[in-house]
Amino acid sequence: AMYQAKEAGRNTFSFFSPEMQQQIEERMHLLEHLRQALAEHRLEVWYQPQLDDQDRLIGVEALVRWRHPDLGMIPPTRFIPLAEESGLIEPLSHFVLHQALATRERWVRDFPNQAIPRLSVNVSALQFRKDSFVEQVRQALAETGADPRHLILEITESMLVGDVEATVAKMQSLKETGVRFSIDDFGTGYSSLAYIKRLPISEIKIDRSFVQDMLENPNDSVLVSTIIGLSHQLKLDVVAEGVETKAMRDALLASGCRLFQGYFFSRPLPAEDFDQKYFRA
Ligand code: G
Ligand code: MN
Repeated sequence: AMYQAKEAGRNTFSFFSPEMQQQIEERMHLLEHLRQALAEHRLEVWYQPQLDDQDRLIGVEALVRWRHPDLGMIPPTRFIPLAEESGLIEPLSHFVLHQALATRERWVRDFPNQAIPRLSVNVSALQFRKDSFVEQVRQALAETGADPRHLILEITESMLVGDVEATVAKMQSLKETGVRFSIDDFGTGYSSLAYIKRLPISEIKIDRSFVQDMLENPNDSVLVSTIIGLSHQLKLDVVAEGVETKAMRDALLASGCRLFQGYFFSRPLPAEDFDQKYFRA
């Protein structure tokens, strides 16, 4: 296509290369499968625990998983952008939120003698920007009968760029119902401290890249301590994500962190395995 375009002279279009064509076809194929998986409720929501310094279960993060019949596990980093580009993100987000809230409600019913932890759910950038966002969250809460005070929505710094007033208004109106907000992957995006101060958030999650390098790299260690100090100063909770070893947990504890999440404690688990490990034990 390129040679053809060159031969034809300037100001002509060059059409897709076979490689590009193939990539596009693959994406469309994957999108079709995703659409089907969603329609047939084959997307799964897994749960990863968050623990405090006494090893008490204080929270659980819901994580969407897609097990493709041929391709195996497809990471959210691959299919969320696809869903965002195709308009599938709206029903997909609703499914995850609804499912996670329903699971927590089931825990409340099935394990009346246990303290059921709060639930964190990730929000996609596109979903958050939509006018319907607040209504969508309210609807999922209403459908499941869940108490908004146990829900934390995780948003990322990059989602906060743009119309601050609108962002604050959205968050505020959900906050009034009891929903809390957390900043996920903190430190990797657009960090304006002035911004953080204005937003109605209750928690910061230290990005796992800092946690994972803090033992080898003094710069990462300083960043981690700084984020913890900042959070405490602003009276925000701070959760370290990606805690993979005891050494990392100890270093975080020494830096003043009290809330942890990561493979050292547990990988994300399907709901039934989570039940078994944390509520039936
Ligand atoms: O963007 P967010 O922080 O929500 O991403 C969560 C992702 O991180 C999940 O896909 C989860 O499986 C993964 N994860 C959770 N704990 C760990 C960990 O200890 N190490 C690594 N490498 N990934 C983790
Ligand atoms: Mn998250």
